[in-house]
Amino acid sequence: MKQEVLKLLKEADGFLSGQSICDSLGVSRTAVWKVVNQLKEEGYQIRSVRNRGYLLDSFADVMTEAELASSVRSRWCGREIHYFPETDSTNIQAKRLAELGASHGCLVVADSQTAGRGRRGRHWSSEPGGGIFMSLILRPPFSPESASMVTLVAALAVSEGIFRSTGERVLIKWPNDLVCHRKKLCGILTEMSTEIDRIHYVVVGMGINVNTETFPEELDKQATSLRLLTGKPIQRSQIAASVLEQFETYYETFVEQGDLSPFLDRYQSQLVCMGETIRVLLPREEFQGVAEGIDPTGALKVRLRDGTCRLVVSGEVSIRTADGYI
Ligand code: BTX
Repeated sequence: MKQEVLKLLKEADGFLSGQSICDSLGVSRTAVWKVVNQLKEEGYQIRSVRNRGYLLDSFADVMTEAELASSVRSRWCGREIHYFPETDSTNIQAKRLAELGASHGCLVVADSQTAGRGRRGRHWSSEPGGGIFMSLILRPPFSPESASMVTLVAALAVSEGIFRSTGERVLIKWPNDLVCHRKKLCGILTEMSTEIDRIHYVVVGMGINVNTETFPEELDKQATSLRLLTGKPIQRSQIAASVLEQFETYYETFVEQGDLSPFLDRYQSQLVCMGETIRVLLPREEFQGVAEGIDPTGALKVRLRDGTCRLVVSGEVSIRTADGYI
């Protein structure tokens, strides 16, 4: 009911009378009044004027289940939402729900994480009110070898979702980060559970810095947020909805095609080190070469000094520019 009232208030052109809400939803005026009060407590600014009704102030950066559900326009991606004001990690919660049978497209979102995780056990800073911390549960038809490509599909979706809702162009740092002005704006962590040679489920975790204004000291030089980039506050629910919508479209194309070939040009035009000399750090080896884009499986193509091309598969890889940037 909260979600429906919110949707009506968002769609209204000006004031919306209490009676018209009652008529649309078939509920009493007292019920509407109670829901409006709950929404106010969650942070929405709603004006109530006698004889005119309710007016929702257009800007409220609230991240709740009702807010997201009233913003998401996708068909299956994020239609079922599990929201936590605070949790350890949305990836951990998503895996727990997936084990219990949660369906394809189910979304776990939190306002803050106490144990936000990056790759290889690294920490993801997840302060309340600043970022989007969300994990999608997928039950893909493809085999485990294809799962790493989902990270690249998600990176494209985050980048396009941000562009569509803010006009800001961000770049992709292969394989799992988004950056702007050489500072990290988003990280993606894909994890999977397999049964023999088939995927049981995949969890795609996305951490996007939206309204964060100050980062912990150790991240200050390497992290940025949409607020810092645009100079204005941004509604996290709009960004999340836009990313989910984009992900749904790209994921369907990817599954139909079976690889990333439909995305190569798009990906390469956003690849942060495209055409530049990079250092590739593998667990037991390090080498330099020029980044030449990705192949249809999502491997990074690196041209070595002797003219040969080496394919780098994601996994335990870090990329640095020749001058050492991230
Ligand atoms: P990563 O291992 O590529 O990057 C982690 C590194 O990024 C950290 O070691 C730190 O240097 C830096 N870092 C930490 N927090 C931030 C931040 N907020 N902004 C910019 N840089 C930061 C990237 O791993 C994958 C991160 C995925 C995070 C999402 S949030 C929702 C989901 N739940 C969860 O626990 N993880 C994912």
